[in-house]
Amino acid sequence: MPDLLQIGGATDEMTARVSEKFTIHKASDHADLSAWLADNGDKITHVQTNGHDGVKPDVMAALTNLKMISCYGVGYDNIDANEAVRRGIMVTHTPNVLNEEVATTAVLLMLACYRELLRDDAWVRSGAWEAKGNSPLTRSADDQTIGILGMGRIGQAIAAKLAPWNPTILYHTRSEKDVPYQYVGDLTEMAIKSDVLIVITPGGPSTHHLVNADVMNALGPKGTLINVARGTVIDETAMIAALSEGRLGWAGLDVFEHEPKVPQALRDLPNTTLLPHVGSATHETRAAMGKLTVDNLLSHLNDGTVISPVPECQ
Ligand code: NAP
Ligand code: 8YV
Repeated sequence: MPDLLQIGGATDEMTARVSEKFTIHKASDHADLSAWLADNGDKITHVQTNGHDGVKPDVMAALTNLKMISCYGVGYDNIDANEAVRRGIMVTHTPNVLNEEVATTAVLLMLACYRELLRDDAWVRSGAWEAKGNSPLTRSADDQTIGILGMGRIGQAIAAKLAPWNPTILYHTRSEKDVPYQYVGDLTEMAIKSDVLIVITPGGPSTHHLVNADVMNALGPKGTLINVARGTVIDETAMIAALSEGRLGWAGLDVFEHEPKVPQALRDLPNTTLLPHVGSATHETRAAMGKLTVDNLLSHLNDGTVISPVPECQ
């Protein structure tokens, strides 16, 4: 059977299906992965990884006969797809099957910020309700102007899922899309006009720190910043300063610049709602992602075709 390197976790179902056709080698079984790769790297033809771990450049270089990388996630900023193309390696990912779940996470974070969900939960649990009376009033999430940075598969799902709150939706991308929302060619201008800025672009160099201090100042003290994309898209140090100094109102974050490390200063801020990168993390959606990840591997093994190649490999 061909040899597959499994980087990061996989569900039992994924592993069961993959093990019928491949000999699985788990990267986590090797304390000194470089040494193991030096002896075994040439026999690996397939890699299964995820958006967090990707494939590090030294690992990719050591896999001299690699033919395919299947990513358990849609974001592949930790895989050098251009290098893969140069070497004739196919890269696949899991678009579409997670759109609705990640959109739900974005809406969840926005509503948690507006209605102070965590503060009021603590109000009940701590006994403050009995001791001090009602908690302070919150803000209504209805009728807001919401700027979406990134209007691809998930951005469009977020826009659709927000409809019951009757928003005015603006969006910013590099190229205008055929969607029923207002395009704004300048991100800072969109932030000035928005009550909420939702970030849902890919990560990587082209979006690094796109949301900088100027954008956050433009969003302003009554503004809410939501990030379900990648931590690298926001200048995290500038965001902590803006939230601490009251130049930015609230932040709801699923992703962080150096996750799983989250700066203590950010953890201490009361005007934030923080999630541990769980945008797609439900049983149902992870099952669908896992199925597509394995379907891509088995299809490639069977006849060299794949279902969902990354754009660079199409
Ligand atoms: P997609 O369909 O490729 O959409 C990406 C959007 O971002 C496009 O509208 C694109 O438009 C825009 N964009 C790209 N580069 C940009 C730039 N430099 N400036 C402004 N806009 C830019 O991707 P998707 O399926 O919606 O997924 C988006 C990302 O969400 C993934 O890559 C991943 O990082 C993240 N994600 C996170 C989670 C989570 O658990 N939190 C789960 C799934 C996905 P233009 O090309 O016209 O600019
Ligand atoms: C996953 C994601 O958490 O799909 C993505 O881009 O960020 C998430 O769905 C990640 O890929 C790990 O599987």
